[in-house]
Amino acid sequence: MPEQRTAIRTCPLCEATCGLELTIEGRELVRVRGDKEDVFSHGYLCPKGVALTELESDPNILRTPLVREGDEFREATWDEAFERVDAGLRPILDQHGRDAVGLYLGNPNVHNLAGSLYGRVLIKALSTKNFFSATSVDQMPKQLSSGLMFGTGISIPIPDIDRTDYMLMLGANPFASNGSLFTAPDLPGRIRSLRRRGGKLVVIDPRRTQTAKEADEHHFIVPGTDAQFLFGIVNSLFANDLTKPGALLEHTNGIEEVRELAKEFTPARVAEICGIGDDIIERLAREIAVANRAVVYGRIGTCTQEFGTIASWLVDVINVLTGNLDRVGGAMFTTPAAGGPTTHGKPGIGRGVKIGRHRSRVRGLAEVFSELPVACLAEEILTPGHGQIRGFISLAGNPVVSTPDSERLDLALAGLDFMVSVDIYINPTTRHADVILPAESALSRGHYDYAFYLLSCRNIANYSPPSVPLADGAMPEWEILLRLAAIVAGQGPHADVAAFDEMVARDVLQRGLTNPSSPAFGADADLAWKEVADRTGPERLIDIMLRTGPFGEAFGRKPDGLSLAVLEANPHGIDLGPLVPRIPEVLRTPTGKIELAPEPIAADIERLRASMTRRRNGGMVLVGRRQLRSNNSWMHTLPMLSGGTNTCTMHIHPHDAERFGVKDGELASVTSSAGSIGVVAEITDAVMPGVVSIPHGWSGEKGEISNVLAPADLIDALSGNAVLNGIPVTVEPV
Ligand SMILES: Nc1nc2c(c(=O)[nH]1)N[C@H]1C(S)=C(S)[C@@H](COP(=O)(O)OP(=O)(O)OC[C@H]3O[C@@H](n4cnc5c(=O)[nH]c(N)nc54)[C@H](O)[C@@H]3O)O[C@H]1N2
Ligand SMILES: Nc1nc2c(c(=O)[nH]1)N[C@H]1C(S)=C(S)[C@@H](COP(=O)(O)OP(=O)(O)OC[C@H]3O[C@@H](n4cnc5c(=O)[nH]c(N)nc54)[C@H](O)[C@@H]3O)O[C@H]1N2
Ligand code: SF4
Ligand SMILES: [Mo]
Repeated sequence: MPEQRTAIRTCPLCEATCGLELTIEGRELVRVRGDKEDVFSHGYLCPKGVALTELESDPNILRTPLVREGDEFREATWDEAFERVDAGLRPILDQHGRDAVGLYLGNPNVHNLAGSLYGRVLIKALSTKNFFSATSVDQMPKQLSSGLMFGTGISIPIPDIDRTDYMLMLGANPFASNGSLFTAPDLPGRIRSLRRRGGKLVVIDPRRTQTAKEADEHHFIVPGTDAQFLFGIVNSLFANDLTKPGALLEHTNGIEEVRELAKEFTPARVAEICGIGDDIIERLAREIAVANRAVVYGRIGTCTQEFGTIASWLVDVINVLTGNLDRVGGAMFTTPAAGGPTTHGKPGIGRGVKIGRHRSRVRGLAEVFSELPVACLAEEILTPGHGQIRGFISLAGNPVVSTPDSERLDLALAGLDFMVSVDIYINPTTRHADVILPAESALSRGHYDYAFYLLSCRNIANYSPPSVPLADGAMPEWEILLRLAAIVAGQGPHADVAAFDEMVARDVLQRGLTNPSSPAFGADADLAWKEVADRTGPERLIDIMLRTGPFGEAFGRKPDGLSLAVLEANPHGIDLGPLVPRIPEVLRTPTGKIELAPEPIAADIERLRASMTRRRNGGMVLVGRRQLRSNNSWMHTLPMLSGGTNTCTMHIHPHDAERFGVKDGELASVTSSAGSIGVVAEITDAVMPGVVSIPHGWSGEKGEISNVLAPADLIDALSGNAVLNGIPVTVEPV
């Protein structure tokens, strides 16, 4: 029997960043418990964290590069695999230009330092206009509204959950998801303590979710009408003289414009559209306004819908108008220890955000933060002409399952000249690849939640070293990404990774030392380099970012400040305290003010106005849902997570089931303008009449791909984000 040992690390599976205590025997992970000493999660963990043992030992996980041989894959050496990639991508780039190679980044990239820090090296090396990511089936509307209001795509206000008295939550179900754009381990516990201390939670969701059941109040909302509902609240705040931006007033432009824009959206008018009574809308407006500390929070249900950007914007409009933005117990900005867009450049002013600097070739959709809406990926592959995508790279993504019009994208990927995927499974997307490059086990890499400490409800810094050594024959994902970057940059399949990595690190250091917001601004570059030269890869980059970040040791200037060494000495993390007010310093708009009525959003209200006369006439719409023991399109196959309540069924209200003759436990057919799937019906009054709900992420034997039903032309016109909630469908028994 090999000896057992314990390793402490942060869970890489969701945004909650829980601390884990792993029991390891040799290389084998035998048990996972919550790390009670973790400064942020205090021992909390969910079933997915426990299932890491099964993930680690899953025989289906890829450990060796695969190359295509006809219709089959066969194992290959790393050298052969990279040579195949070079031979596949070079001719496309040489003959058809950079835009002929498309790139898609999936969700796990933000849970992994390789993806977060080296993904951008590959993006830059490729410089294709055809860059896509899971962002445009997720939070793009929130990033866009935040960018337009506060100056950067990551200037996203986070609920100060531990100190608030009142929370209005729309389109989120943290009892299943554990929170999103809102890093707060044990969010269920934090919500319960809000209520224990006398606070109130109100949930707005077309389904009576677990979160809704734990709330003081829940209201069904017609899918896709949050913008109208929230406008009703704004209207009511103005009409009843309840606006009190207080100290924000001198930092805010556009309050009067918002008053004008909100005028026609009276509670009485929007009530008919969203299905929530005007008396309730008026009361909620008053409650938020008079609460000592209140916060409005919207998540994926408010983003992946027709008016996603307007709804996301209105969430923060209410936070500003009621004086709750940037206030303790309200919606606050994180101060990220490793730095980020809100700690770069001159404090309090910036370039702001522009969109549409280029457009998609076929449909002319606008670029947002340099990416194109993934809803147009299939047509960019299928439509011939100059700039057509012929080669494709997918990094930790499964767009066939997670993005609109799955059948068409499946067809499109099948016709590519060449495709390479970096992934750990063969799945509906990577099965089309010519080469699959497997990432190493998450346990054999260092971990720092660079992305999620930008969105965290406390300021936290926590680094986990690798818990097990790299397996024989494995390659760290950051090296894989650098080798791909070298290939697309024309350096061939055998580039000198160490030299490339040094170049990347020197560049990150340079950015840190020339950042006027950094305590290390102007420090000597040669001396600074000596301090970090011994490290390599993501560890070196994070070390530089911590040292030059707002709490950094700034290369000797602040001896008590942070560096990677300090985090290595504190395996349970360092709590840098609750969020602190940051306005005006946090702003990066050209005016140095909060833009409460940004021009692109004000212009988009016309579209919302036009929708007000639409009537539904008894039609059905589809929404999604997440289950606690799920993780987007992967991990379904693990025994601990499948079965029980975690099944792919269609929730339908008893009235609708009767109306359409659909029987509980029997197959029903659901059809939209994009396609049709068969799914087992589950009759429940937890979903509102007129709405059916099918979880996303399923494929194969255990469930159907729900995005077969998502039409590629249904997008939030402003952000290009896919509409995945509120899709018109018909339902019938099979
Ligand atoms: N209808 C509907 N569709 C949705 C949603 C919805 O609510 N409803 N939600 C959307 C949202 S929020 C998201 S984020 C997207 C997710 O969409 P994607 O990011 O496209 O899909 P994931 O299921 O997260 O796929 C992750 C892939 O990464 C692989 N992977 C896991 N770990 C690693 C690793 O360490 N390295 C590498 N290289 N690969 C790894 C997995 O095998 C899997 O293939 O789906 C979106 N789609
Ligand atoms: N267990 C588990 N956890 C996860 C994931 C997972 O797949 N499984 N995925 C992770 C990812 S990538 C993300 S982005 C987060 C998402 O985190 P959350 O946003 O909390 O995700 P959901 O649980 O899908 O909750 C969305 C809710 O929006 C509701 N909804 C749908 N349409 C509308 C609408 O028009 N208006 C309103 N107000 N509500 C609507 C749905 O009924 C659903 O309850 O979860 C993360 N955590
Ligand atoms: S809540 Fe998220 S971070 Fe915490 S154990 Fe579960 S999957 Fe991991
Ligand atoms: Mo997501």
